[in-house]
Amino acid sequence: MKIKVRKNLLEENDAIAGRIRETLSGAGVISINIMGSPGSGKTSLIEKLLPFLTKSIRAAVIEGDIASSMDTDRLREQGYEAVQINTDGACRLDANMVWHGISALDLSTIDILFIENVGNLVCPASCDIGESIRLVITSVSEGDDKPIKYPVIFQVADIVALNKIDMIGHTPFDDTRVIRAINDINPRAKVFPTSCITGSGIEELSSHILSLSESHPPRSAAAGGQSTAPQ
Ligand SMILES: Nc1nc2c(ncn2[C@@H]2O[C@H](COP(=O)(O)OP(=O)(O)O)[C@@H](O)[C@H]2O)c(=O)[nH]1
Ligand SMILES: [Mg+2]
Repeated sequence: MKIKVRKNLLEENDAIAGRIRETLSGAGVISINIMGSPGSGKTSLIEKLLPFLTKSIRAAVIEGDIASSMDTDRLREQGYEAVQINTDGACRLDANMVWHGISALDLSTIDILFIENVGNLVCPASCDIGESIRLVITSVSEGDDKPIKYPVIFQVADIVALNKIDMIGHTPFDDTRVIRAINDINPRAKVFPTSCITGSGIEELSSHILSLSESHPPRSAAAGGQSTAPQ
């Protein structure tokens, strides 16, 4: 019985995710689901990418957090359009929450929508929120074993940002080992070493996102756009 309820909830989620995908694609908006641990640099990376991207396209951000509006306030102070979603304890955004966030935006004024997911390397991996691109951040301060310990989130990634590379040398961290592990888990994912402090790698990542925004087809269920029960 319990299993059936969960299956129905996942089907309902995926139906809303499909509606999000259709709505965004109809409005010509590409969306990027940003996933990673708390403190890995999700908001910082969005902040660093926005000045590059907004030279040529228009952007908005949906911020998902368990509580608080700190990240949204941070982005609004810099003049960016941002909508806050509080999950009230849930460890990931779901499609219904994102649908509400999208309803608060004027899609005719947006080309790219960043969706910062709740900081977590497990739950967000298994929930389709109707995104076009999945970007996973792992950072030097988390240690070099995260792809091996949390492979599922790396399996679903289109892009991986290896952030805080300015910290290499200050803490034991083998970047070759991390990149090899990500390539083994998901050869399709493109890996970008980045630093939000020095700005290293940000322009390269921003150019890649721009090229995807021109060519990326909507993600289909067959390409991994289908929710599964959290593992
Ligand atoms: N050294 C270093 N610190 C960073 C970098 N990116 C983010 N941080 C710091 O990491 C902390 C968490 O960043 P934040 O963007 O809020 O992470 P989030 O919780 O994933 O959104 C902040 O103190 C940032 O200044 C980076 O590339 N290098
Ligand atoms: Mg954040």
